[in-house]
Amino acid sequence: MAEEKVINNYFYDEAAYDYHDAGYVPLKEPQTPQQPLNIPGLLKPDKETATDMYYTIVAQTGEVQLIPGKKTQTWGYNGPLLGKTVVFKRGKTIHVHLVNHLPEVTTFHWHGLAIPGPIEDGGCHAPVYPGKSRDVTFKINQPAAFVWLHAHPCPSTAEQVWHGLAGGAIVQDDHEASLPLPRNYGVDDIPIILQDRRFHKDNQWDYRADYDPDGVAGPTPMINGTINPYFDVTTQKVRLRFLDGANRREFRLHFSDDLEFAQIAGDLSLLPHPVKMTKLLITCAERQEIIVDFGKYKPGDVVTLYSDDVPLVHFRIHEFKPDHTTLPQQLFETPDPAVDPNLPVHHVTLDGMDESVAINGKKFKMDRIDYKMPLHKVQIWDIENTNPAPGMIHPYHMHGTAFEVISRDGHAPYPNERGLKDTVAVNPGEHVRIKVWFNVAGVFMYHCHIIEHEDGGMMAQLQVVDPADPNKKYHLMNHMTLMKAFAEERHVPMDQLWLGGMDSYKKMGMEM
Ligand SMILES: [Cu+2]
Repeated sequence: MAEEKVINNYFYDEAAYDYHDAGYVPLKEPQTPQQPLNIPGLLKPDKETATDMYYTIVAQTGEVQLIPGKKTQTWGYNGPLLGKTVVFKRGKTIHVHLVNHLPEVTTFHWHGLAIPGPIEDGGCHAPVYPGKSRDVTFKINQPAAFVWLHAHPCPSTAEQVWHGLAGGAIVQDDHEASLPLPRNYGVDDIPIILQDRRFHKDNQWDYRADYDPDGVAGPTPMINGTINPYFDVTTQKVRLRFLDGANRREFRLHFSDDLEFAQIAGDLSLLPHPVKMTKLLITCAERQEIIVDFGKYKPGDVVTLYSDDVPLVHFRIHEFKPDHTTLPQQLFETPDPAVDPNLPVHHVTLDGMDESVAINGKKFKMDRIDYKMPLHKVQIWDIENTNPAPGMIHPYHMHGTAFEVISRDGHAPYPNERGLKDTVAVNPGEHVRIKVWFNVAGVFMYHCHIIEHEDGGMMAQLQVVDPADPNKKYHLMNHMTLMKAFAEERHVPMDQLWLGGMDSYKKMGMEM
């Protein structure tokens, strides 16, 4: 049965919202003029055949007029800031030529794609050095979803994402295409990448000045790389694909007039049924897709999307044709494979705050495998946030797969997390149980997606073992190799190198 109740709360522990033991940076309404919302262009394939798609992705520096005055120095993919939206068609083989035109080493991580690791996945083991390139090939075999690309060079992922290395990607499949949902990209199907920044002298960002081991945040909302945006609504229904691309911030989304909307998708699939709501919390790296019906408004009206009481996007209503379509009540059948009776529950603890963050009591080590799991086997993982209340909400992410949330402290999951996910927010003190299985082999990271926690060591990695090739060896990098590259590229001796995550290891007296 469809969920008919309208959700009007955010579900999570309110005391943990934006919790920070030292200082939380609240959002502030920008005082700069409104500007049209930037809609990232669709990345043109270099070539497309019936079976294959070819793309080139270039990481580059640039500058953008974000607010009046000096332009801001930024990084982006195929453009000065963020990225163009990449389209992946299910069933096709994708060839990506990854090029690094930045002054320092980076990696290209496909957050949400179930593709082999560690190289195709693009985590920290797949560096692309300045002036160099790397070619990866992978097959798309997963349901329609909004995924993303971001840099992942440990321990400097957070700083590179802060510079702007994040972009959206849409996985398309026949099932989603058969449903009457808005999908006219840029008109009624809009990515909304939620971030925040602090502007320093001459309108520049200064990651080190803003550094906080519990996550860097700024007071100014930045949406698709736009400060104080408006969007011209020309259709009655609009699909918004939210991505929380902030390093640390949760966004508590709602509209003016408590306008009701329907969530149709989470991270990696449509939801089984649309969920009606007036409030939606999104934590770092999550995606939530909603359909907003502007039917009760008339041209000239403005509907505002807020996080708490701070406006994020102003939707300016224009003339539109009446739309009498109704949302399908059946959207997706979430796969529910049987758990392997021989695999005991695997426990993961998200520990500590500030510099002391760890997983299962250990900080991440790039050349250590923390766990092994057989390919295609299904196992329950119990993810525990060991921070006492109020503590922080940790958004727990796994590379290389989709999982299913099955319980929260023994209770049913929230109604809007019943599809496939790759990131799940865990309240302080809470145990979230998820069903995990991998359809591709390799080495994959799992971590908190407060990116400074990840860089600081709240990360581990598993090897998914293919029984057909149980002794396969993976070449794993180590932190020191990457750190030496950063030192060389920044022209500083090792003892003067500063990367955010290094502090967390040093202060805990740990080697990287
Ligand atoms: Cu965390």
